[in-house]
Amino acid sequence: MKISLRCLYLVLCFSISTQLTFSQNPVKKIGKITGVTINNQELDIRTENASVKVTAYSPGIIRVRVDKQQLAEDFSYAVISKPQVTKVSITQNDAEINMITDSLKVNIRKNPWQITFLTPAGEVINQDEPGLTTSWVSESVTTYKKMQDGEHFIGLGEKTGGLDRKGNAYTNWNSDVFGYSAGQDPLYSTIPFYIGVHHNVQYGLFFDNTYQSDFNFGASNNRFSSFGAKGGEMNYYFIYNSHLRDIITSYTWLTGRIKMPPLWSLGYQQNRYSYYPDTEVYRIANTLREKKIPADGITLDIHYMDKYKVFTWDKSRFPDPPAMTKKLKDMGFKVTLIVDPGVKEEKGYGVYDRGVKEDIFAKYPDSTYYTGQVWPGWCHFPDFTSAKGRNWWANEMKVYAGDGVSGIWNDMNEFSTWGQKAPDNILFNYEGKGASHMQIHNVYGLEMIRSSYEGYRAALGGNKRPFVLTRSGYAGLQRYAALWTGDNRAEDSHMLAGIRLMNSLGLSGVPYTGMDVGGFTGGASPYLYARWMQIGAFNPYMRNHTQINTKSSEPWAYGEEVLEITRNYINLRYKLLPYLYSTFYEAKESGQPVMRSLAIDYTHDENVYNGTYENEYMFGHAFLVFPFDSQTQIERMYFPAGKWYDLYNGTIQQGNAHVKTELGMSKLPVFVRESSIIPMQSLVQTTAERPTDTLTIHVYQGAVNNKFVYYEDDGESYNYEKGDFYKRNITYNAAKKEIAFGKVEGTANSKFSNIKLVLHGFSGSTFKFNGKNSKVRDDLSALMVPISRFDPTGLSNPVEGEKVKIMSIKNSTELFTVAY
Ligand code: NBV
Repeated sequence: MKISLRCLYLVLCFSISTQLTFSQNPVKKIGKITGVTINNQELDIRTENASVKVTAYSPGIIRVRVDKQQLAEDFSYAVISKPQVTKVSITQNDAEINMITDSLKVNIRKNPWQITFLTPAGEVINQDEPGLTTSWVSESVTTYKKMQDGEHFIGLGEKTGGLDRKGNAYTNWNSDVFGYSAGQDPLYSTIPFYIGVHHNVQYGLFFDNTYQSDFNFGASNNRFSSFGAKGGEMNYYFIYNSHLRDIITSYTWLTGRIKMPPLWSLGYQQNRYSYYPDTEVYRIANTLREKKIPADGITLDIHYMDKYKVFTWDKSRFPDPPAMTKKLKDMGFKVTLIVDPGVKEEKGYGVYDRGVKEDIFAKYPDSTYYTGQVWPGWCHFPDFTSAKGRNWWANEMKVYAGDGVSGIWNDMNEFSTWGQKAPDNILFNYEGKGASHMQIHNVYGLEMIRSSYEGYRAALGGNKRPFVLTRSGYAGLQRYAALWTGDNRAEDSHMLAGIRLMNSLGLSGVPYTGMDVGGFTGGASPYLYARWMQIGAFNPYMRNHTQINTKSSEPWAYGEEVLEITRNYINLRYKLLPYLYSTFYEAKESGQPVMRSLAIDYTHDENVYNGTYENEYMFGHAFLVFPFDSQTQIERMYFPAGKWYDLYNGTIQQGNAHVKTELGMSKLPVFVRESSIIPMQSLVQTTAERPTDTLTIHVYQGAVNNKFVYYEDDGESYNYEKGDFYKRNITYNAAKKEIAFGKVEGTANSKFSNIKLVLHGFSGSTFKFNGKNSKVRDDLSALMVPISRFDPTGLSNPVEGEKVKIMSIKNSTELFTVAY
C-alpha cells in the first residue's frame, strides 16, 4: 500500500513537472512551414514562429535568414557582394521544398522545418539537427547542426586551441586580453566563419551576426555543432566548393579581400613599447644598419604622444616629427604610429573640442556622453558607425600625413576601457538606424580601421598605400588592415599558439597577419628568441615587439650567435620578397592566405588534424614550415603526399611519411614542395634599395604540374588598379619536363632585366624551356648553399657561381633570348 501511494505520488509529480516544463517552455522553435513564396532564386517562407528567407546567393552559396519577427532591412558591415544571378530550379510538395543550383542541392523539410545541404550527387554536406534545428531562448537565437561522423571544424578566426575545434565551444566578444593564456577565449577579434570537413566534402559557414555569438563544435556532446547569438537574426551563408581553397575564395568574395600592401610593410619591422625620444629611435635605426639587419619599419608606441592624447606629439621627446621621419626615410625606414580610439575629455584639446562640436562621440540614452578610462584618463569614444564619425577621425589623421608618417597602428579598438565591461546601453548611430553597444561592440574595431584606412589613404593624397595594422576587427577586416595577435607572452606555447592563430585567421579570410615576435610580456631565452625570429621570417607580417620594462628585444640583445641566426633568416625573407609579394597578389585576387594550414591543400588527410602536426603550415605554396618549440631536441614531422626537398641541403623526402628530426638553434626545419617555382632577388637592406637587375627563379623538379603567377608593381601606389603592373605566369609541366614563361601582362616594366633560372633535382635530364629543348648543365640541389660560422645552413649566402642560363627579358612579350 505504502509503495503504491509512493508510485502514484511520483507519477503525479512527473506529469505535473512535464506539463509545467511544457507550459513554461523557454525554448521557442522555428516550427513547421505554413507558407512558401518563390521569387526567382529566393524563397520567402513563413513558419509557425518565424519568417525565413533562403537565397541562392551564387551557385555555391546559400543564404539563410530567420527571425521571430518580420525580417529587418538587410544590412551588413561584413558582406560586400550582392547576390549573383543564379540558375536555380525550385520545386515543392506537401512534405518538402527542393532548391537546386549547378553546385549544390538544398532540401527543406516542411514539418517541422529542417534544412539539408547536399552535393549535386546527393551526399549530405550539412544538415540541421532534426530535433533541434533553429530556436530561441529569450532573444538568443541558435541553429543546431547534426554532427557528422568524423567531422572536423577549422577556422573561426583568432581562436586559441587546436587546429581542429571539435569538442570545444567558443565565444565572440572582442576583448582586451593583456598577457592572455595560450588557451584563452575570446581574444581581440571576431570572425564567425568556420569550415567543416568530413567524408570527402567540406563546407564553409559564415554566421553574420554582430552580437555576442557562441559556437559549439560538440563541446561535451556528440549530437550537434551549433552557432548562435545573444540578439539579432539567424543569418548565415552556407558555402560549398569541391576544394577547400575555393571555399576561402568564395568567403572572401562575400566579405572582401586585401589590397596590395605597401612593399615596405613586408620588410622587417622593429618595435617596442616604447622607443623614445627621437635620439633613441635613431640609435635603433643606426644599429640595424650597422649590424646589417635588413629592416624597413620602426613603430612608435604610446609614448610619442603628449600625455597619451591621440593625434598629438610629445614635443619634448619628438621636437620635429617631419624632420625625424625624413631622416629615417633617407635611411630606408618608414614610421608607423599607434592610435587609440579613446579621446581625452579635455576642453582646449582641439581633437576633443572638434569631436564635441561635430557630435561624434557615443552617448547614453539620456544624451550624456559615455565616458570610460584608458591611457589619457577619462575619455569619450568616437562613434565609427556613422559616416560623420569616420570623417571626423579621417580629418584628424591628416596631421600625421603632414608629419611623414606611413603607417597607422590601431590599438585598444575592441574597444577597451582597461579591460572593463562597457555598459550595454551606450548608443551608436549604426548608419542612421541606431544600435546599442551590445549590437555594435564586435564591429567597433572594424569600423575604426575602415575609417583609419580610408582616412589615411585620403590624407596621403589618395594614391599612396597606407599601412594599417589592427588588434580588433570583425569579418571583412582584411579589406582595411593587417591584424596582429596582441599581447602574447614570451613562451614557447605562445609562439606555437600564434602560428595556429594566424593559420586560423588565414582560413578565415585574413591573409595579412603577424604576432609579437619574441613575445610581448616576459623575456625569451636566447633559443626561444632565435626560433621565434626564424618563424617570424615565414610570417606575413614580421614585427619584433615587447612590453614596457622588459629586457631589450632587438636582434642584437641576445648575443652574437642569435644575432647571426636572426640576420640569416631576415636576409632570406628579403631575398624572397619577389615570392612573397606575388603571394600577396594571390591573396588580393582570390583571398588565399599567405600562411596556409595544411588543411587547405591536404584537407582529407587525417594526419593534418593530429595535434602532433597541427602547427605545420605552408608559407605560400612552396615552403613547408615546421615551427617547433625551443625545448625539444628531437621532434616528429609529418610530410603530406608528394615529394619534399630539404631547403638547406636538397635532400629529398618522400611524402605520406612521419619522420623524426634532430633540432638545433640555428636551423628551422623548412622543406620545399616538389614542382615549386620560387622567384628571388639579391639581398637588400631595405625595400627602398634596388636589388640587382637579376631575378633568380628556382624550379624544383617534381611529378605534378605547377603554375606560379609572378607579380610586380611599384609597391606603393594604386596604379596597379589601372593596369600598371608586370605579371606573367611561370608554368612547370611535369610530364613534358617543360618550364614556360607566359606573356607579360600589365603596362609596367619589371624592375629586373635578367632572369637566372636555377634548377633543383633535374640532374642529367633534359627539359624544355618555352618549347625548346635544353640540357640541364648545372644542377643545384639546395636553395641555400651551406657555409658560415654559426649556421651550417649558410642562409646568408647568395647562390652564386654556377653556370646557369641568363635570359634577357627586356621588352620581351614572348620568348627569351638565351644569353649564357
Ligand atoms: O600601447 C601599449 C600597448 C602596445 O604596446 C601593445 O602592443 C598593445 O597590444 N597596448 C596594447 C596598450 C596596453 C598595454 C598593457
